[in-house]
Amino acid sequence: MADTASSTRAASAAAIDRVAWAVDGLSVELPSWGFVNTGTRFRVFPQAGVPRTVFEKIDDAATVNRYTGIAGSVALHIPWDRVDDFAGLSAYAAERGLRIGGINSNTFQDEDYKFGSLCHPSAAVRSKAVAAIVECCEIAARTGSRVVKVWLGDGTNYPGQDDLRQRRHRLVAALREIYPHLPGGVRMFLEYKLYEPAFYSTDVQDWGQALSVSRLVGDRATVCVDIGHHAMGVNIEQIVAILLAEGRLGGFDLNDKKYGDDDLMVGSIDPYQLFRITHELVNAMRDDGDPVAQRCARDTVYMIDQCHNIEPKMPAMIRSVMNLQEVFAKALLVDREALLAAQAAGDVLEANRALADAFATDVRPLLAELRTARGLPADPYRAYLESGDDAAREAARAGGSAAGWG
Ligand code: PSV
Ligand code: MN
Repeated sequence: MADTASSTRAASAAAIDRVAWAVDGLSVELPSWGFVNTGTRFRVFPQAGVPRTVFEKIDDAATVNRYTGIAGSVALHIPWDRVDDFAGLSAYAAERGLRIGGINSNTFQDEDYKFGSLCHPSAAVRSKAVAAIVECCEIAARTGSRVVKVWLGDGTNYPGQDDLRQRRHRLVAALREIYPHLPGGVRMFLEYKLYEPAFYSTDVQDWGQALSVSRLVGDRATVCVDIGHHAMGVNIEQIVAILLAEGRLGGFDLNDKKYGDDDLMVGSIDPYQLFRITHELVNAMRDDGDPVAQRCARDTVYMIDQCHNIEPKMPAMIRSVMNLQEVFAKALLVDREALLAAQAAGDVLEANRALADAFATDVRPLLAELRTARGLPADPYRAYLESGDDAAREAARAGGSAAGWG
């Protein structure tokens, strides 16, 4: 009996060691725009307590970090988060334990961009869009950010509306013009999306397009995978594996979807898909035989890109960070030696079981123990709900105008 108890304790200590990276190594980036009022094109349901300024967005991100301990950076979206003094903004974030993460460019909300930005038929509009993204490069320098992220709303709505091949040439030329403005060491992420706002063709519509363009632009141009930006049934983990093999995976925009780009909480619809994606990342991080993929996986940025339209934003963000952490913990539990041995032996069922067993493990007690040992709440979500911080946030922000997507 005593033997069984001690071997159970040893197994649990070993499991805790294996998942520790999810608490000590994983770093999740929060989007400044994840705390503001958002909705669909049909209705925005405003919430009490949402930030009114970029400083209050950073305060919210800092709160999420205080509860979870792994959300140490906040991404900005320009012009939504434009301030006069970006170095000052970066210092404000640092005082609250945060770093400024990716600078997200916005070339989709200006009247001039009706027919596109970098791919627009007019050279004048293309130059304006190039200047907007060059400004993001400058902001990256001033804030110490390591990433400039480019997502384009560019595309066409009707066959014949524009020349698809010329649009591609314009895209490559414009990105080549921007690239030399990246500060040293800063990477460019090119984010693809299947459709929306364009409904017939999208200029950067899939990972193949993003990868091939990145190659034409430069070594520090990489691909950003937004989980919601794929057609139904697409094997996203395989895309991730290929991008890792190519050394061109930059980062993720994390969310989940049921149908289109629904921007639901990461891991809320298909946690098994998220697990399969994180497995590819953990597998690459552990693969000493593939240094390109290993380095790429270690440098990958995990940013949340969600809208909380009907759910309270702060607990939703905390839950999202925890969802990702839990799925990573499961991926860390995969018995890699057993998996490789089963794969080498052609043992399909055992190979699959190595993944299925890890996914089926309840990692919540392990994570609770690790968090407690680090002075964090065992359950950050519950701790936030019971803290009174949400009521204080609401009370402090009565009056003024709440921020939104603008
Ligand atoms: C586009 O749908 C997108 O995912 C891009 O990342 C934008 O920058 C972001 O949404 C805005 O929320
Ligand atoms: Mn995105």
